[in-house]
Amino acid sequence: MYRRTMVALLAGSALGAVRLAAETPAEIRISAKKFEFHPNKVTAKAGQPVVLVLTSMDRIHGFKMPDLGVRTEIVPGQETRVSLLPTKAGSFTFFCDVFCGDGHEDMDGTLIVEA
Ligand SMILES: [Cu+2]
Repeated sequence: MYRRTMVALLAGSALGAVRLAAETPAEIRISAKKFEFHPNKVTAKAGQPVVLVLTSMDRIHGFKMPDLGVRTEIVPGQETRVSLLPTKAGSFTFFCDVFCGDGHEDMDGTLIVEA
């Protein structure tokens, strides 16, 4: 998924300045800490590329969004950037999949993709 998205972005950028401007990814910053993501509700538009910029304030957390094929770890002290191109509208859940203590099960959020 990640690789395919990058290829799509590169192809888009070769098509000229107007197209490039239209496809400049929107950055969505999400920070993680025990036991929440902040913000835990973010919004994107279908057909427009976004970059998730993930950081952790305390320890390693996971970030998994199964419906969009996203799975990564968030390591304190660095930014984890995930490029994606949501193609269909909907509500997609993401959650921490690295056990981080009591409350881990409640550590989730939602990406709303608007049509
Ligand atoms: Cu966790």
